Amino acid sequence: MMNKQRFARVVENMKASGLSQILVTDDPSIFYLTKRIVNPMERCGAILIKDSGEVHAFMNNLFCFDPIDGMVMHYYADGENPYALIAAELQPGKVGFDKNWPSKHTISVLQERDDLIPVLGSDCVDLCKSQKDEEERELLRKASRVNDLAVGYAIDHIDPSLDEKQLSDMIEEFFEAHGAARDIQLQYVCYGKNAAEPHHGAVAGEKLKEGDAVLFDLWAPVDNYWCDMTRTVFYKRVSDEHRKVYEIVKEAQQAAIDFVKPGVKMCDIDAVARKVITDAGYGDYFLTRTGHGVGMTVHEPPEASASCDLIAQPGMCFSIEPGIYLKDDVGVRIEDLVIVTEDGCEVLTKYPKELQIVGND
Ligand SMILES: [Mn+2]
Repeated sequence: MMNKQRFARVVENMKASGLSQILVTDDPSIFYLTKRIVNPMERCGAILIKDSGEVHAFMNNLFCFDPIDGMVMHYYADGENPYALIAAELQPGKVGFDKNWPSKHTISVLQERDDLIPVLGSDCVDLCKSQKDEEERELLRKASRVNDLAVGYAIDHIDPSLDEKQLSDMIEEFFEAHGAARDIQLQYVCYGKNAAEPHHGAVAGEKLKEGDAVLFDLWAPVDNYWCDMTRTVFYKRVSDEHRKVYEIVKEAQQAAIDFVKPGVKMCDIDAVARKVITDAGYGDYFLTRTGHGVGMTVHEPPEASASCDLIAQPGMCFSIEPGIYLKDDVGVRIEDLVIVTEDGCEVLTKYPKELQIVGND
C-alpha cells in the first residue's frame, strides 16, 4: 500500500528544494513509502516521484513487487535494459538521485540521456524519515525495550571466563530470542583499554581483568526499526580517575538530553555535551560526534555534530552518546536514544546510568 501522507510530505520537500523529479532506491526509503521490502541486490529497482504527485516503480519481475494502487508499474526481465525505461519517464533538467544508489545504476540512467542534471535527491525522503510518526515511535520504543533487556543481560553475564567475542555472541543470541532480526552486526563488547577505541568490535581471546571498564554498545533491528544504546560498567573495582571520567561523561550526557527540545540546532546539542567535557579538561578525548539519527537504519539524519545545522523537530529520533577515550587506558561512553517531543524529549532507553561495579558478589 502506498503511504499517501508520507508521499505528500516528500513532494512538499521536493518543491521546497526545487526538484521536480527524484529516484528513490534505498531499501529503507522504499519500505517507508510502500511497506514493501525490495532488496534488489545488484539489480536495478527504483521509484520515481514527480512533483505532480505521479509515482512510477521500475522493478525486475523477479522481485515479487506486486502492483501498488496509485503507482505506475514498469517491470523488466533479466536481459532487458531497465535504464531506458526510467530515462523515458524523466523530464529534461535536474534529477534527484538517491545517495546510496551504486554508481553503475546512476551512470547507466545518465547515459541514456544527455539532457539530465544529476543532483542528490535523498534529503527529500530522509528529512521526512527523520520525523517519526506515532506508528514509528511505538516501534522505536519497542526496539529500545529489547535493548534495555539486552544491556541488562550483558551486564549480568560479565564473567572472567568469557572473552569479548563469546559474550558478544551470547548477546546476539539474546537479541534474536527477543525478536531482533537474525542478520545483525557484531555488537561492541570492549574490555579495559579496548573501550578507548570508539569502534572496537568484540575480539576472541580478549580476557577481562580486575579494574577494567566493560563497555557494551548494543544495537539491533526489531520489526525493521533499530535500537542503539551504550553502557559502561567496571569489573570488581574502579580507580579514582576512571570514576571521575565516568561522572563527567554522565553529566555531559544528561546536559545534552536536558537541552533537547524542538527548535534547537543539532550542532548546539553537540556543543552542550562538549562544553561539559571540555570544561572538565577532557575535551581532546571526546573523539566522536554526540549523536546520530536512528530509525530504519542505525545511522541516519539528523546527527548531533558540529557540522549539522538541522533544527530538532518533534518526532526526530537520535542518540546522545558523548564519551571520553583515554588511549591504552579506558573508554567511557553512555548512550541513550531520544525522541523529540513537543516541549523536550522522551528518553527511550531506560537502563540506569549510576556507576556500577560488578563481579564482587
Ligand atoms: Mn550510536
